[in-house]
Order: sequence, then structure tokens, then C-alpha cells
Amino acid sequence: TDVFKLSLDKDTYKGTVSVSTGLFIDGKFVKPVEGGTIDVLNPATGKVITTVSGGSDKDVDLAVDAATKAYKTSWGLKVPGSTRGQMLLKLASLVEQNIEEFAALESMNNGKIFPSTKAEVTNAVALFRYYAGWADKVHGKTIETTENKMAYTRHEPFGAVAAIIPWNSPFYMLSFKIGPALATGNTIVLKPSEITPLTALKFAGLVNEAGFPPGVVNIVNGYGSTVGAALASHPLIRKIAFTGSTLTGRKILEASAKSNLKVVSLELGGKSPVVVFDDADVEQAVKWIAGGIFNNMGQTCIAGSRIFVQEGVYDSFVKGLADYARNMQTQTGDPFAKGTVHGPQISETQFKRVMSYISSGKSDGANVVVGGEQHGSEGFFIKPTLFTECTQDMKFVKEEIFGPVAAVMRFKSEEEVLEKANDTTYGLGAGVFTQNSSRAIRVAHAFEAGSTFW
Ligand code: TXE
Repeated sequence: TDVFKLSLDKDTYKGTVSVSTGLFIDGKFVKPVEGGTIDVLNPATGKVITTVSGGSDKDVDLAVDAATKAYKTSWGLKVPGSTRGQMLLKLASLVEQNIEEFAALESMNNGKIFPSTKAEVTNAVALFRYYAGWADKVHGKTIETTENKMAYTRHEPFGAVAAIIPWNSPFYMLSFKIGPALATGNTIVLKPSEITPLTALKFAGLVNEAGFPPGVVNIVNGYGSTVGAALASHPLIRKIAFTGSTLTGRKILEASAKSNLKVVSLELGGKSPVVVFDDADVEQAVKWIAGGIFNNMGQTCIAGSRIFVQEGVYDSFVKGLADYARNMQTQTGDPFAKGTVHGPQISETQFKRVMSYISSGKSDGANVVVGGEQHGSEGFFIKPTLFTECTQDMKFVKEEIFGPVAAVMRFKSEEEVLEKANDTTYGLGAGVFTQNSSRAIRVAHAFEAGSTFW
């Protein structure tokens, strides 16, 4: 299939990156059965970088057949865990040798600043190594029943599994799904986001070299409504892991229910609260909270977007966060330029979505302290935005925005703030800033959230 080549600045990054643009099925790059294509954009300019293949349900059938055949003939528990672990270690090293190339592709396609994508690829390498270590350590139990009888449990792979991932941390998400699936002996068909397919394709180019038999890893690019939906309802996929929007998560659960009741894991959105008490170190709180909502342009599932500040430190906190956000405006732009801390939103759709939440905040009567508008005129940049005078019932305070938009609210008592923090339909993350460790633990435990930070 076609190859996309990207020359990198030799002073900064290495060589030339080559990426096959086809679908990776049964160990080969192939053209889609129906010949679909998808334009891949650079969000910093809004311009097309390259065009990749886009699959259909027919390609999903081929990929699932390849994964099912590979599971039955050359993978699963037939391959000892130690061997699966060795292959994952080799894969980790191959990615590691290409960190700059992966990071450059990711920054160009996703808009995230280069130091962040480099850190994410480094973390993905560590994650592959972590799961490689588990490959020979997943085992069952022996259960004593009577003296001459025993029962035992055995951990078996599902077989062919699927993963559908989003665009906000494309390669890191890929490692989160592929690492554990392969370590535990499953074969996989992964669909990257149609917006950010490039690092997954670069990765596919390394799979054979790492020693995985054909069909163990399959990467099928395509749209959610076609390739994603076909995976979610496929009768031979035994388990599906999804990260993305709540709306799509519901569709996947429904497709599983209507097809073969495949096991589903969903990692969806959030509207996570962070709470700053009067005794917090305000400077530290500003730094961490700014990172929590503005890093990756707010496109993080766990972003701390509802910020509750106790009245004693409210003014100094707001001033600190406003200064931080203003300073970021002077460091907004090209994700590859040295010193850039803030890049573009991922796409025009997301840009418009975030801007419409900002308008709704304004019309609901919240006060824009900083930002609240587009940055420049090219690409999809939005200024880091800070709202005060917000209330819990405002649409932009209730719903996930997935943009660099912080809503700050004042509170008086611990009881009051816990009630507000937990008043949400989400429950992904929550954070607390205080120097009183008893309170930190008490509040962290009282948060109704999957992960809490203090
Ligand atoms: O997500 P989608 P979108 C949230 C965030 C964002 C909103 C919309 O609030 O503003 O979702 O983003 C695939 N069957 N998050 O529209 O559609 C799709 O192709 C199967 C939070 O981009 O959920 C992509 O691969 N798959 C989140 C993946 O789902 C389908 C990260 C995610 O896209 C499908 C992303 C279907 N019917 C967005 N429709 C997080 N929690 O990190 C789409 N897809």
C-alpha cells in the first residue's frame, strides 16, 4: 500500500519517518475491500497531512477472521507466557528506538506539544514492558476441597478481542489496550480514531519484526459508524475495550447486547472536581490545577474542570490561575516550537464544540476572567479560559467540554463542597488541596469518583 514519508529536522529529531497508510490485517498492509480513504489533518494549520485507508465492515470481517485463526493456530496459551513477554519486550524496544519519530507524528497529527508526546511515547514503552512482565505471571488458584479432591481455576484468554480508541492520547491509548490483550494471550483488532491514525500505522510496521505471528495484531482504520460499529456488533469478538465519549460507550454496550453479549469495558468522560481549602499552598494548587485543566488543551478525560475554592484563598487563587492562563497565551502556537506550552484543539468539530460551551457560559452569566476566544486565525487554537461567577446548574459547568475551560466556584464549608463536588452524573476523578492530611484523606474518601488525588 502507499507510504507517507515525513522528513524531520535533523538538529532536533531523527531521520525520515515512513508510514504505510493501508489497513494492517493478518501481518500485511492491505487496501480496503471497498477502497475507502480518510484525510488526516494537522490541527495546528487545518491542512491535510496525508490520506490513509479507511475500512468498512468487510475489512472488519477479514481482520476478525485473521485474529480468530491466529488465536486458534499460533497464539493464546499455545505460546508460553514467557515467549509472549519476550515479544512484548522486543516491541517495546523497537518503539523506544523510534521515540522521536512516534512523537513527531503524534504532535503533527494531534497538536499536542512535542515534549508531551515524547513523554507519552516513553510511557507507552514502559507500559509495554510492564505488561510483558505480567505475561508469565497470570495464573489461577488451587482450592482445597477434601483430602483427595481439589479444584483449580485457570485464566484463559478471551480469544479475538477488539479495541476502539480516541484521539486525545492516541499512542498511549493504543499501548493501554494492546499491552494487556497480548500479554494475556488474546489476539486483537484495534480501531484508532479516524482523526489520529498515524502512530498506530507506524506501530503496525513494527509488529512483525517483534515476532508476533500474522493475525495476532490487526489495525483497521476507519470511522466509528462503520468500522467501530462493525467491531462492537461482531459475533466473533469476545471482548471489546473502548475509550471515548459516553454517547458512543452506550452504543457499544447496546451493540454487545444485541449481538453476542461480548464483555465490554468502557472508559468514558468526566467533569472532575478539584477542591482547594483555605490551608492549601496556593502557589502549588495553581500550578497543579492549571496543569490538570489546561494540559493537552483540556482534552483529558480526567481534567479537573470544576474548581471549588474556599473563600479565604479565593481571590489569591483566582489571581494566580488567571496569571498562569495569561502567561500561557504568550506560549501558544506551533506544537514543535521550543517553549510552546499550548497547542490547538484536535479538530474543527471539537473547536466549535468548545467555543459553543464558552458562549453558553457567557450567556448564562458567568464571568470570563481570561481567554474565552479563539487564538489567532489559523488552525484550531483556543485561549486557556477561566470563568468565575459560575453555578452548578450552568450547562458548561455540568457537561464535559473537553477543552481548556476552567470553571471556578467559591465555597464556605467542607460539607457544602462535598455535596457540590459529588453532584454530577460523572465520577471519573477528583482532587483535593489542603495541608491537613486528615482532611485530605477524609475528603478523598468522600468523593464519589474512581480516582482521587491529594
Ligand atoms: O468521541 P467518540 P468524539 C468526549 C469528549 C469529546 C466528545 C466527542 O467530551 O468532546 O467525547 O468526541 C469511535 N461505534 N471524549 O466524537 O465518537 C470513534 O471512531 C463504535 C472523551 O471524537 O466517542 C473513535 O475511534 N465506535 C474521551 C472513538 O469511538 C465509534 C476521548 C471515540 O470517538 C462509534 C474522546 C460507534 N457508533 C472523546 N462512533 C475520553 N474519555 O478520554 C464513534 N466511534
